Amino acid sequence: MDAGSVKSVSFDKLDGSKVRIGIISTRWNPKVVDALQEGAKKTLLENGVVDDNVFETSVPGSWELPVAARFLALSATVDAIICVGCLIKGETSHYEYIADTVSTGLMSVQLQTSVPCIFGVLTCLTEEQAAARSYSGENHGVSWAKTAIEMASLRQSALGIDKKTTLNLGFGKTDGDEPKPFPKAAPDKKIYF
Ligand code: RBF
Repeated sequence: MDAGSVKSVSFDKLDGSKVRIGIISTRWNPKVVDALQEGAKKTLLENGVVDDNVFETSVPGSWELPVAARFLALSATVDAIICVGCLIKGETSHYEYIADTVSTGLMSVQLQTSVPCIFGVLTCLTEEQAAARSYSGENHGVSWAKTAIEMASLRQSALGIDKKTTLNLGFGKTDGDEPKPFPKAAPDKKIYF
């Protein structure tokens, strides 16, 4: 039976030239995560995102992703965050606790902060499954980056942000006020969040 199901998603033409994107990667499972992070970054740049508007940082493991995403979201310097990690099931029930909590945590952060958090965490039963979705197969970082651009644009449009010069959340600007500068994601590589 053909239910029209798909294993990948399609995107309209994306314009990333005005959006600011954060990428938070874990240091667990580096071969997999590095490939996903590189695939995501390359795709952002290919779709017009300015290098200065990509903020990258890392955390130890997937468990740390939600709170790091929350800090970055609250810094008001990005329009979407790609959270990249890889959980591989081991011999204990650790995997189940983390996988479930991280996904719930990231959903909570995006709803609370209005900064879309892309769920870029592979949850794999084997290392082979992780490899096939990163460095030796279809790199899922590519579609996560496209999703981030689309959702970042949606956020800007939903919040009425003047894409050129101002951060307008509906407060403050009256006639005669100077527009607030629109902060870059990474104005100075030394600044963290
Ligand atoms: N973090 C990951 O991102 N992926 C893993 O596969 C992973 N496996 C773990 C297995 C065990 C037994 C432990 C103790 C931690 C693991 N972590 C993993 C790290 C976890 O996300 C977190 O960094 C630590 O628990 C510290 O809060």
